Amino acid sequence: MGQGQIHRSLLSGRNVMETPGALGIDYIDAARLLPWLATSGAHPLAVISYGAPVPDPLGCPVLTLDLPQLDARPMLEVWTSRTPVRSHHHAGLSVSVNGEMLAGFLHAEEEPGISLEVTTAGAYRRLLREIRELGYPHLWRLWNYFPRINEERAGLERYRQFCVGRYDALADSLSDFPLSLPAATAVGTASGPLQIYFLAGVTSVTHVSNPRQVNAYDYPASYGPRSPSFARATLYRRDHGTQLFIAGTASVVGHASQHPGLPVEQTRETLTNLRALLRQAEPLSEGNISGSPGVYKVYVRHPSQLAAIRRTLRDPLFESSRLLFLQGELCRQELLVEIEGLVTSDC
Ligand code: 3EB
Repeated sequence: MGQGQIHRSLLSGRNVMETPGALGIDYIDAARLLPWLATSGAHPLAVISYGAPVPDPLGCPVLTLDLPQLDARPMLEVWTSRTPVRSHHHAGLSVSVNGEMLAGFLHAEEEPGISLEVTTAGAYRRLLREIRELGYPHLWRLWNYFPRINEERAGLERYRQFCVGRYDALADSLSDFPLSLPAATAVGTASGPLQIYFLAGVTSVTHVSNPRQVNAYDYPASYGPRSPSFARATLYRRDHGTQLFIAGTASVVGHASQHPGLPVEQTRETLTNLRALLRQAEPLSEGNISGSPGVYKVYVRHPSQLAAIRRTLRDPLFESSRLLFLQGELCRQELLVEIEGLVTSDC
């Protein structure tokens, strides 16, 4: 199928604005996915597996990340829309749209002899072209996954190579760069291609800084030749509420990593960073962000530290929230834990 055909069929789905939409993220017991989908009334944008088996066929993109789940029963992550969804797949890129937002999933194999920097820049250029052509030009949220994130290659850590490619593509073609950069995550998988997941929208969003942290796009050059391109959080305000997309948040104050080697202290520092971010977002939100339910993903570098990290996270901040624990490598060697989230408030 040619790309032109894909675009026309997705564009024709843009008449579905009857009810206010929001991204739903649910964690569903793998064995219960089909009955859940049949009864929830939600339209799936995608299903993400961390190793749990996925029933077939689902009629929406199914993605797999090699980030082993560390707790509880095997769960599937389901992204849903309240309004009908159209999905298409073409040459490593799956896209689901509902007239309001676009969920995209891009897989780029790393070819021998081609640097991660070049692979990343190519993937980002394609992503940006695609969202513009489909009429969802505003980037809302980005997730980046690739293996061996801390490995040094040709004198530069792979995370830093990734940052160069991402920066080059975004700085070239994102208007109002770097202020328009959305919240993001970059985590190392145990295996697999470069996987970039993204949300984009018809309307613009508001990006939020963390008063305890330097904006990542202003990090000094000691962290790499090009700064990491992301915002600490992104707010999507709807008619009847707000969604806050919280970027990967770690034990970083100013621009410096805190508490090397100490998982409990890093977890506490991360909680303090999350509280500061929520306070910053509160006056910009419709409804009450701090008291609203969230879904949080906790990336843990060493499974042996899970119990201590988990204990430290028994905190009122997560009172009405769901936490999923995954094993992943974080983009600075000394970081042991990182937390991202999505908080949805209705008013
Ligand atoms: C930090 O604060 C921790 O490069 O996209 C967190 C979230 C981090 C996203 C990214 C990096 C990224 O710098 C690392």
